[in-house]
Amino acid sequence: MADTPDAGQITFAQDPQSQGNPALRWFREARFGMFVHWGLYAIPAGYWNGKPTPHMGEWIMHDLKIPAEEYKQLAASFDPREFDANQLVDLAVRAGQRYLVLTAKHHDGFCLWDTELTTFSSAVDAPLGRDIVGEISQACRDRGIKFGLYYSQTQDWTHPDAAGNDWDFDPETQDFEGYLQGYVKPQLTELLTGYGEIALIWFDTPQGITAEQSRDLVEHVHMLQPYCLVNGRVGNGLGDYGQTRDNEMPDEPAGDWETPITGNGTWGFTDNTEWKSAHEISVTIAKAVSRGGNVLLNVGPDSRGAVPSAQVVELEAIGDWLQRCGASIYGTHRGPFRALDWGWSTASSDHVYLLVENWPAHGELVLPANVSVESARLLTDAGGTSLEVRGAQGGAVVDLNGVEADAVLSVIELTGAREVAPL
Ligand code: FHN
Repeated sequence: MADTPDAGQITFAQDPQSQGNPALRWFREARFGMFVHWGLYAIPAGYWNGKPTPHMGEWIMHDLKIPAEEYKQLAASFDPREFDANQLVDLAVRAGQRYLVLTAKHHDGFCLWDTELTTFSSAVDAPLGRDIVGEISQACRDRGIKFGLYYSQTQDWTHPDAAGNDWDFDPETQDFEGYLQGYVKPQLTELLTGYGEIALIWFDTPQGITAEQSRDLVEHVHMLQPYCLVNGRVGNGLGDYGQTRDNEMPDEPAGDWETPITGNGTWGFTDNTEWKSAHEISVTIAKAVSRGGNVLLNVGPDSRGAVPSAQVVELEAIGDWLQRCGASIYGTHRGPFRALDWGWSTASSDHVYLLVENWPAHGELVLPANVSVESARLLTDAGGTSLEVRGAQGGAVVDLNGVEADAVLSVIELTGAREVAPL
Protein backbone atom coordinates (compact mmCIF):
# COMPACT_ATOMS: atom_id res chain seq x y z
CA MET A 1 0.00 0.00 0.00
CA ALA A 2 1.34 3.44 -0.95
CA ASP A 3 2.73 5.64 1.78
CA THR A 4 0.80 8.87 1.34
CA PRO A 5 0.35 10.34 4.81
CA ASP A 6 -2.32 12.91 4.03
CA ALA A 7 -4.27 11.13 1.34
CA GLY A 8 -7.95 10.42 1.64
CA GLN A 9 -8.48 11.69 5.15
CA ILE A 10 -11.08 14.33 4.47
CA THR A 11 -14.70 13.45 4.30
CA PHE A 12 -17.95 15.17 4.87
CA ALA A 13 -19.91 12.26 3.61
CA GLN A 14 -22.05 10.92 6.38
CA ASP A 15 -23.23 7.40 5.73
CA PRO A 16 -26.97 7.92 5.10
CA GLN A 17 -27.69 4.67 6.92
CA SER A 18 -26.05 6.06 10.03
CA GLN A 19 -27.87 9.39 10.18
CA GLY A 20 -30.24 7.89 12.66
CA ASN A 21 -27.61 6.60 15.09
CA PRO A 22 -29.13 7.73 18.39
CA ALA A 23 -25.62 8.25 19.78
CA LEU A 24 -25.34 11.40 17.68
CA ARG A 25 -27.52 13.02 20.34
CA TRP A 26 -24.71 13.07 22.90
CA PHE A 27 -22.28 14.16 20.18
CA ARG A 28 -24.43 17.19 19.30
CA GLU A 29 -24.92 18.04 22.96
CA ALA A 30 -21.20 17.81 23.75
CA ARG A 31 -19.75 20.11 21.05
CA PHE A 32 -16.29 20.23 22.67
CA GLY A 33 -13.93 17.35 23.44
CA MET A 34 -10.36 16.57 24.51
CA PHE A 35 -8.08 14.69 22.10
CA VAL A 36 -5.18 12.95 23.85
CA HIS A 37 -2.13 12.01 21.76
CA TRP A 38 0.09 10.07 24.12
CA GLY A 39 2.63 7.41 23.32
CA LEU A 40 6.32 6.56 23.01
CA TYR A 41 6.98 9.61 20.82
CA ALA A 42 6.63 11.75 23.97
CA ILE A 43 10.01 10.35 25.09
CA PRO A 44 12.20 11.66 22.21
CA ALA A 45 9.85 14.70 22.11
CA GLY A 46 10.92 15.75 18.61
CA TYR A 47 14.66 14.84 18.71
CA TRP A 48 16.42 11.58 17.82
CA ASN A 49 20.08 11.44 18.82
CA GLY A 50 20.06 15.23 18.88
CA LYS A 51 18.49 15.56 15.40
CA PRO A 52 15.21 17.47 15.26
CA THR A 53 12.27 15.93 13.45
CA PRO A 54 10.98 18.17 10.64
CA HIS A 55 7.30 17.44 11.21
CA MET A 56 5.02 16.72 14.14
CA GLY A 57 6.30 14.97 17.27
CA GLU A 58 4.29 11.76 16.83
CA TRP A 59 5.69 11.33 13.29
CA ILE A 60 9.33 11.13 14.39
CA MET A 61 9.70 7.42 13.65
CA HIS A 62 8.41 7.88 10.12
CA ASP A 63 10.14 11.14 9.28
CA LEU A 64 13.58 10.09 10.49
CA LYS A 65 13.07 6.53 9.19
CA ILE A 66 13.95 5.00 12.53
CA PRO A 67 14.15 1.20 12.21
CA ALA A 68 11.21 -0.52 13.91
CA GLU A 69 13.44 -2.66 16.12
CA GLU A 70 15.33 0.42 17.33
CA TYR A 71 12.15 2.48 17.93
CA LYS A 72 10.55 -0.37 19.86
CA GLN A 73 13.31 -0.13 22.47
CA LEU A 74 11.66 3.09 23.65
CA ALA A 75 8.98 1.02 25.35
CA ALA A 76 11.48 0.10 28.08
CA SER A 77 11.66 3.81 28.97
CA PHE A 78 7.89 4.41 29.02
CA ASP A 79 7.72 4.87 32.75
CA PRO A 80 5.12 7.54 33.61
CA ARG A 81 5.08 6.92 37.36
CA GLU A 82 3.36 10.20 38.14
CA PHE A 83 0.63 9.86 35.54
CA ASP A 84 -2.80 10.01 37.13
CA ALA A 85 -5.76 9.45 34.81
CA ASN A 86 -8.04 11.21 37.29
CA GLN A 87 -5.99 14.40 36.99
CA LEU A 88 -6.12 14.29 33.20
CA VAL A 89 -9.88 13.81 33.10
CA ASP A 90 -10.36 16.44 35.82
CA LEU A 91 -8.57 18.84 33.48
CA ALA A 92 -11.01 17.98 30.69
CA VAL A 93 -13.88 18.65 33.09
CA ARG A 94 -12.39 21.99 34.12
CA ALA A 95 -11.94 22.90 30.44
CA GLY A 96 -15.64 22.23 29.79
CA GLN A 97 -14.91 19.28 27.51
CA ARG A 98 -17.67 16.68 27.36
CA TYR A 99 -15.83 13.83 25.66
CA LEU A 100 -12.29 12.49 25.49
CA VAL A 101 -10.58 10.55 22.71
CA LEU A 102 -7.35 8.70 23.58
CA THR A 103 -4.81 7.32 21.09
CA ALA A 104 -5.12 3.62 21.93
CA LYS A 105 -2.81 2.92 18.97
CA HIS A 106 -1.23 5.65 16.85
CA HIS A 107 0.75 5.11 13.62
CA ASP A 108 3.82 3.82 15.51
CA GLY A 109 1.82 0.78 16.64
CA PHE A 110 2.48 1.17 20.39
CA CYS A 111 -0.63 0.05 22.26
CA LEU A 112 -1.86 1.71 25.44
CA TRP A 113 -3.75 -1.34 26.66
CA ASP A 114 -3.11 -4.96 27.56
CA THR A 115 -3.54 -6.53 24.13
CA GLU A 116 -3.13 -10.22 23.31
CA LEU A 117 -1.95 -9.34 19.80
CA THR A 118 1.47 -7.86 20.63
CA THR A 119 3.78 -7.27 23.58
CA PHE A 120 4.52 -3.78 22.19
CA SER A 121 2.28 -2.10 24.73
CA SER A 122 2.26 -0.06 27.92
CA ALA A 123 1.09 -3.20 29.71
CA VAL A 124 3.88 -5.61 28.68
CA ASP A 125 7.02 -4.06 27.14
CA ALA A 126 6.90 -0.99 29.41
CA PRO A 127 8.30 -1.37 32.93
CA LEU A 128 5.22 -0.31 34.87
CA GLY A 129 2.84 -2.68 33.12
CA ARG A 130 -0.05 -0.23 32.99
CA ASP A 131 -3.27 -0.40 31.05
CA ILE A 132 -3.69 3.28 30.21
CA VAL A 133 -6.93 2.69 28.26
CA GLY A 134 -8.38 1.04 31.36
CA GLU A 135 -7.21 3.81 33.68
CA ILE A 136 -8.57 6.67 31.56
CA SER A 137 -11.83 4.89 30.70
CA GLN A 138 -12.52 4.42 34.41
CA ALA A 139 -11.70 8.06 35.19
CA CYS A 140 -14.06 9.19 32.38
CA ARG A 141 -16.84 6.91 33.58
CA ASP A 142 -16.48 8.26 37.13
CA ARG A 143 -16.89 11.83 35.87
CA GLY A 144 -19.59 11.34 33.24
CA ILE A 145 -17.24 12.14 30.35
CA LYS A 146 -17.86 10.17 27.14
CA PHE A 147 -14.82 8.04 26.32
CA GLY A 148 -13.61 7.34 22.78
CA LEU A 149 -10.57 5.65 21.27
CA TYR A 150 -8.33 6.70 18.41
CA TYR A 151 -7.14 3.67 16.42
CA SER A 152 -4.78 3.91 13.43
CA GLN A 153 -6.31 1.29 11.13
CA THR A 154 -4.18 1.70 8.00
CA GLN A 155 -0.77 2.88 9.14
CA ASP A 156 1.19 0.85 11.67
CA TRP A 157 4.92 1.43 11.27
CA THR A 158 5.93 -1.56 13.40
CA HIS A 159 3.61 -4.08 11.74
CA PRO A 160 5.06 -5.73 8.60
CA ASP A 161 1.69 -5.92 6.80
CA ALA A 162 0.34 -2.46 7.56
CA ALA A 163 0.90 0.77 5.62
CA GLY A 164 3.44 3.48 6.24
CA ASN A 165 6.83 1.88 6.84
CA ASP A 166 8.71 1.27 3.59
CA TRP A 167 12.18 1.46 5.17
CA ASP A 168 11.78 -1.82 7.09
CA PHE A 169 9.06 -3.61 5.11
CA ASP A 170 8.38 -4.18 1.42
CA PRO A 171 5.00 -2.67 0.42
CA GLU A 172 4.86 -5.03 -2.57
CA THR A 173 4.69 -8.18 -0.48
CA GLN A 174 2.43 -6.97 2.30
CA ASP A 175 -0.81 -8.69 3.23
CA PHE A 176 -2.91 -5.68 4.26
CA GLU A 177 -6.17 -7.65 4.30
CA GLY A 178 -4.52 -10.22 6.56
CA TYR A 179 -3.46 -7.41 8.92
CA LEU A 180 -7.03 -6.04 9.01
CA GLN A 181 -8.60 -9.43 9.70
CA GLY A 182 -5.91 -10.88 11.94
CA TYR A 183 -4.77 -7.83 13.90
CA VAL A 184 -6.98 -4.74 13.56
CA LYS A 185 -10.35 -6.43 14.06
CA PRO A 186 -9.20 -8.60 17.00
CA GLN A 187 -7.72 -5.49 18.64
CA LEU A 188 -10.96 -3.57 18.10
CA THR A 189 -12.79 -6.50 19.67
CA GLU A 190 -10.56 -6.21 22.74
CA LEU A 191 -11.18 -2.48 23.00
CA LEU A 192 -14.92 -2.75 22.46
CA THR A 193 -15.48 -5.66 24.85
CA GLY A 194 -13.01 -4.96 27.64
CA TYR A 195 -13.70 -1.39 28.73
CA GLY A 196 -17.46 -0.91 29.00
CA GLU A 197 -19.21 1.63 26.82
CA ILE A 198 -16.97 3.17 24.16
CA ALA A 199 -18.56 6.35 22.82
CA LEU A 200 -16.65 6.44 19.56
CA ILE A 201 -13.85 4.90 17.55
CA TRP A 202 -11.71 7.55 15.86
CA PHE A 203 -9.99 6.03 12.81
CA ASP A 204 -7.37 8.01 10.90
CA THR A 205 -5.48 8.37 7.58
CA PRO A 206 -7.51 5.79 5.64
CA GLN A 207 -5.22 6.17 2.60
CA GLY A 208 -5.80 3.29 0.17
CA ILE A 209 -8.21 1.22 2.29
CA THR A 210 -11.03 -0.10 0.07
CA ALA A 211 -14.71 0.70 0.56
CA GLU A 212 -15.31 -2.94 1.44
CA GLN A 213 -12.61 -2.83 4.09
CA SER A 214 -13.91 0.44 5.57
CA ARG A 215 -17.44 -0.99 5.66
CA ASP A 216 -16.17 -4.14 7.33
CA LEU A 217 -14.62 -2.05 10.11
CA VAL A 218 -17.78 0.03 10.61
CA GLU A 219 -19.88 -3.14 10.80
CA HIS A 220 -17.43 -4.75 13.19
CA VAL A 221 -17.61 -1.78 15.56
CA HIS A 222 -21.41 -1.58 15.37
CA MET A 223 -21.79 -5.34 15.80
CA LEU A 224 -19.90 -5.08 19.11
CA GLN A 225 -21.38 -1.76 20.27
CA PRO A 226 -24.24 -0.44 18.09
CA TYR A 227 -24.16 2.99 19.75
CA CYS A 228 -20.44 3.49 19.36
CA LEU A 229 -19.95 6.25 16.79
CA VAL A 230 -17.44 5.79 13.97
CA ASN A 231 -15.73 8.87 12.59
CA GLY A 232 -15.45 9.74 8.90
CA ARG A 233 -11.77 8.86 8.67
CA VAL A 234 -12.67 5.18 8.56
CA GLY A 235 -12.56 6.09 4.87
CA ASN A 236 -14.62 5.95 1.67
CA GLY A 237 -17.35 8.32 2.84
CA LEU A 238 -18.49 5.96 5.58
CA GLY A 239 -18.87 6.54 9.30
CA ASP A 240 -21.47 8.22 11.49
CA TYR A 241 -20.15 11.74 11.18
CA GLY A 242 -17.78 13.73 9.01
CA GLN A 243 -14.48 15.38 9.61
CA THR A 244 -12.48 18.31 8.36
CA ARG A 245 -8.79 18.13 7.75
CA ASP A 246 -6.73 18.96 10.83
CA ASN A 247 -7.19 22.53 12.08
CA GLU A 248 -9.65 23.37 9.27
CA MET A 249 -12.94 25.23 9.38
CA PRO A 250 -15.44 24.47 6.61
CA ASP A 251 -17.87 27.11 5.30
CA GLU A 252 -21.24 25.41 5.05
CA PRO A 253 -20.87 21.72 5.90
CA ALA A 254 -23.86 19.42 5.91
CA GLY A 255 -24.64 16.84 8.58
CA ASP A 256 -22.75 16.18 11.80
CA TRP A 257 -19.04 16.90 11.79
CA GLU A 258 -15.98 17.63 13.88
CA THR A 259 -12.74 19.53 13.46
CA PRO A 260 -9.68 18.15 15.26
CA ILE A 261 -7.34 20.95 16.33
CA THR A 262 -3.87 21.03 17.85
CA GLY A 263 -3.15 22.99 21.03
CA ASN A 264 0.17 24.04 19.46
CA GLY A 265 1.88 22.97 16.24
CA THR A 266 2.03 19.24 16.98
CA TRP A 267 -0.16 16.42 18.31
CA GLY A 268 2.51 14.45 20.19
CA PHE A 269 4.56 16.26 22.85
CA THR A 270 7.58 18.36 21.75
CA ASP A 271 9.19 21.54 23.03
CA ASN A 272 6.84 23.67 20.87
CA THR A 273 5.35 26.35 23.14
CA GLU A 274 3.18 28.25 20.65
CA TRP A 275 -0.06 27.54 22.49
CA LYS A 276 -3.36 28.61 21.03
CA SER A 277 -4.92 31.14 23.39
CA ALA A 278 -8.30 30.70 25.05
CA HIS A 279 -9.56 33.44 22.72
CA GLU A 280 -8.41 31.61 19.58
CA ILE A 281 -9.97 28.38 20.81
CA SER A 282 -13.25 30.11 21.70
CA VAL A 283 -13.42 31.57 18.18
CA THR A 284 -12.90 28.10 16.69
CA ILE A 285 -15.65 26.70 18.93
CA ALA A 286 -18.00 29.55 18.02
CA LYS A 287 -17.42 29.09 14.28
CA ALA A 288 -17.80 25.32 14.46
CA VAL A 289 -20.98 25.30 16.55
CA SER A 290 -22.53 28.07 14.42
CA ARG A 291 -22.05 25.66 11.47
CA GLY A 292 -23.33 22.57 13.31
CA GLY A 293 -19.97 21.04 14.25
CA ASN A 294 -17.80 19.97 17.16
CA VAL A 295 -14.22 20.83 18.17
CA LEU A 296 -11.78 18.18 19.39
CA LEU A 297 -8.86 20.02 21.01
CA ASN A 298 -5.62 18.11 21.47
CA VAL A 299 -3.36 17.73 24.48
CA GLY A 300 -0.04 15.91 24.10
CA PRO A 301 1.13 14.88 27.56
CA ASP A 302 4.90 14.64 28.10
CA SER A 303 6.69 11.37 28.84
CA ARG A 304 5.62 11.60 32.50
CA GLY A 305 2.00 12.05 31.47
CA ALA A 306 1.83 15.76 32.37
CA VAL A 307 0.03 18.32 30.23
CA PRO A 308 2.30 21.40 29.89
CA SER A 309 1.28 24.02 32.45
CA ALA A 310 1.05 26.82 29.86
CA GLN A 311 -1.61 24.83 28.02
CA VAL A 312 -3.44 24.08 31.28
CA VAL A 313 -3.82 27.86 31.78
CA GLU A 314 -5.55 28.21 28.37
CA LEU A 315 -7.75 25.16 28.98
CA GLU A 316 -8.89 26.52 32.32
CA ALA A 317 -9.67 29.90 30.76
CA ILE A 318 -11.82 28.17 28.14
CA GLY A 319 -13.54 26.22 30.92
CA ASP A 320 -14.24 29.44 32.79
CA TRP A 321 -15.69 30.99 29.61
CA LEU A 322 -17.90 27.95 29.03
CA GLN A 323 -19.10 28.10 32.64
CA ARG A 324 -20.49 31.52 31.80
CA CYS A 325 -21.77 31.03 28.28
CA GLY A 326 -22.14 27.23 27.90
CA ALA A 327 -25.83 27.75 27.06
CA SER A 328 -24.70 29.16 23.72
CA ILE A 329 -22.56 26.09 22.92
CA TYR A 330 -23.71 22.82 24.48
CA GLY A 331 -26.69 21.32 22.67
CA THR A 332 -27.08 24.31 20.38
CA HIS A 333 -27.16 24.13 16.61
CA ARG A 334 -26.55 26.19 13.49
CA GLY A 335 -27.43 29.83 14.07
CA PRO A 336 -29.97 31.66 11.93
CA PHE A 337 -27.75 34.67 11.12
CA ARG A 338 -25.04 34.07 8.55
CA ALA A 339 -22.17 36.13 7.16
CA LEU A 340 -22.08 38.55 10.06
CA ASP A 341 -19.24 41.02 10.09
CA TRP A 342 -18.99 40.98 13.90
CA GLY A 343 -19.14 37.27 14.73
CA TRP A 344 -21.31 34.15 14.65
CA SER A 345 -24.69 32.91 15.86
CA THR A 346 -25.91 29.67 17.41
CA ALA A 347 -29.44 28.70 18.48
CA SER A 348 -31.35 26.55 20.95
CA SER A 349 -35.11 25.99 20.92
CA ASP A 350 -35.60 29.11 23.08
CA HIS A 351 -32.83 31.50 22.21
CA VAL A 352 -30.48 32.82 19.58
CA TYR A 353 -26.91 33.47 20.73
CA LEU A 354 -24.56 36.04 19.29
CA LEU A 355 -20.84 35.34 19.72
CA VAL A 356 -19.23 38.71 19.16
CA GLU A 357 -15.63 38.78 17.96
CA ASN A 358 -15.51 42.36 16.66
CA TRP A 359 -16.90 44.59 19.40
CA PRO A 360 -18.58 47.57 17.68
CA ALA A 361 -16.59 50.75 18.26
CA HIS A 362 -19.75 52.91 18.14
CA GLY A 363 -21.47 50.76 20.83
CA GLU A 364 -24.31 49.42 18.67
CA LEU A 365 -24.48 45.86 17.44
CA VAL A 366 -26.53 45.89 14.25
CA LEU A 367 -28.73 42.83 13.73
CA PRO A 368 -29.64 41.47 10.29
CA ALA A 369 -32.26 43.64 8.63
CA ASN A 370 -35.13 41.15 8.67
CA VAL A 371 -34.98 40.32 12.37
CA SER A 372 -36.96 41.55 15.37
CA VAL A 373 -36.06 40.79 18.98
CA GLU A 374 -37.95 40.99 22.29
CA SER A 375 -34.99 41.21 24.68
CA ALA A 376 -31.24 40.69 25.00
CA ARG A 377 -28.80 40.01 27.81
CA LEU A 378 -25.07 39.58 28.15
CA LEU A 379 -24.31 35.96 28.93
CA THR A 380 -20.61 36.31 29.61
CA ASP A 381 -20.82 38.59 32.65
CA ALA A 382 -21.66 37.32 36.10
CA GLY A 383 -25.03 39.05 36.40
CA GLY A 384 -26.41 38.45 32.91
CA THR A 385 -26.80 42.20 32.35
CA SER A 386 -29.88 43.16 30.32
CA LEU A 387 -29.14 45.03 27.13
CA GLU A 388 -31.41 47.52 25.46
CA VAL A 389 -32.67 46.61 21.99
CA ARG A 390 -33.64 49.59 19.87
CA GLY A 391 -35.49 49.76 16.62
CA ALA A 392 -37.38 46.96 15.01
CA GLN A 393 -37.60 45.37 11.63
CA GLY A 394 -35.05 46.76 9.27
CA GLY A 395 -32.85 48.32 11.91
CA ALA A 396 -32.75 46.56 15.28
CA VAL A 397 -29.59 47.22 17.26
CA VAL A 398 -28.38 45.94 20.62
CA ASP A 399 -27.04 48.80 22.71
CA LEU A 400 -23.57 47.93 24.01
CA ASN A 401 -22.64 51.41 25.24
CA GLY A 402 -20.82 51.14 28.56
CA VAL A 403 -20.51 47.35 28.25
CA GLU A 404 -17.02 45.85 28.17
CA ALA A 405 -16.05 43.10 25.78
CA ASP A 406 -15.23 39.76 27.43
CA ALA A 407 -11.52 38.89 27.62
CA VAL A 408 -12.23 35.59 25.83
CA LEU A 409 -15.31 36.14 23.63
CA SER A 410 -18.52 38.02 24.43
CA VAL A 411 -21.84 36.23 24.09
CA ILE A 412 -25.30 37.81 23.94
CA GLU A 413 -28.50 35.86 24.42
CA LEU A 414 -31.56 36.99 22.42
CA THR A 415 -35.10 36.10 23.42
CA GLY A 416 -37.96 36.24 20.97
CA ALA A 417 -35.74 36.66 17.92
CA ARG A 418 -37.92 36.38 14.87
CA GLU A 419 -37.51 36.64 11.13
CA VAL A 420 -40.14 39.23 10.27
CA ALA A 421 -39.82 39.29 6.53
CA PRO A 422 -37.65 37.54 4.02
CA LEU A 423 -34.70 39.62 2.91
O1 FHN B 1 -1.17 11.55 10.98
C1 FHN B 1 -2.12 11.89 11.94
C2 FHN B 1 -1.58 12.86 12.97
O2 FHN B 1 -0.47 12.31 13.59
C3 FHN B 1 -2.67 13.14 14.00
O3 FHN B 1 -3.05 11.97 14.68
C4 FHN B 1 -3.86 13.74 13.31
C5 FHN B 1 -5.03 14.07 14.20
O4 FHN B 1 -6.12 14.44 13.44
N1 FHN B 1 -4.35 12.81 12.28
C6 FHN B 1 -3.36 12.45 11.27
C7 FHN B 1 -3.12 13.52 10.30
O5 FHN B 1 -4.31 14.06 9.86
